[in-house]
Amino acid sequence: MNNNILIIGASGQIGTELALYLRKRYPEAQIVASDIKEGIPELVENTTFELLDATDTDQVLNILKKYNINTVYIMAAMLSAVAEKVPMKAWDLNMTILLNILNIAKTHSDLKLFWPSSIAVFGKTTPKNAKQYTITEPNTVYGISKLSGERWCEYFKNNYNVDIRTIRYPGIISWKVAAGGGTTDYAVDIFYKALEQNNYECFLRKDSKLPMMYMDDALKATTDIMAHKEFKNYIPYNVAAMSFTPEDLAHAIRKERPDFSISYAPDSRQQIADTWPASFDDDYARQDWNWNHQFDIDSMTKEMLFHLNKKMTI
Ligand code: AKB
Repeated sequence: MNNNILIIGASGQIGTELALYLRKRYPEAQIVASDIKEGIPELVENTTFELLDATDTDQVLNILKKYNINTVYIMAAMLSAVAEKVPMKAWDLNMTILLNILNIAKTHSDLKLFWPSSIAVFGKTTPKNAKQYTITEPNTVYGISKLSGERWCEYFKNNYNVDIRTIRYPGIISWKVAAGGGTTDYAVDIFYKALEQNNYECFLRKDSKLPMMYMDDALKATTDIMAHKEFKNYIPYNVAAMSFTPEDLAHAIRKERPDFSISYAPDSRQQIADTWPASFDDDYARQDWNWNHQFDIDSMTKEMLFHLNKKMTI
């Protein structure tokens, strides 16, 4: 069977690395990276890059046809912090892209889809360690769009047999492309500032504990769930790796850079963080498709400082 893969939102933090990872994992596959804006040179040089507005059904249909696509990763979304500034726009963007592709897949039964959800589906009423099945009453527009998206995915799976798979990402930490517009972004920004000026002013409180994951683990989870045989039921799988506070992260950085200092000036993103769980339970993913993470806070910190240092001195 052909393996022609389209990544929508390929210029973003996860999309870029996913496209490059798929290139390596499936050297025979045709990787088509697409986004409304151009990606970094490494992405454009190593994939077939297409400018694409995924809210436009015709544009999506043209690309699917042009490359005979059979797998789509829908990575475009407006994240939690920016979405709170423009709630209607965020709702519109996040839902339109997903529903466009789901409706296309309804009549293109050979399409396999990946759509990411997030810890943002949980809310203030969720217990601080969130199980797979628990209270999901999100308090942000991003969370509402993710929870609604999950329900739509299940609906299309049950009613139209669309093969769609979902994982709920925690905060994703990476060095290749800057994170954009999220609440967990402090855990990326802190590394840039540690290397540039040896101190960081954090926009969350020092005790604000959130689930996090290093990019390498996120890429493994994303592609492993897609490599699995078709699932009987749609489950938006929790996938966990580590949980820490800004203070814990500063401590881990200090093991590598003893002079690093941190101060705290919580802003509106703190209110978002306060609605999310401190940790979440991923038993279902571990049981159903052998999910396993590799990186903890110390190994992730070492990798981040090593790669960013190299990148910043080029
Ligand atoms: C955000 O902070 O908005 C995202 C997420 C947890 O989904 N990183």
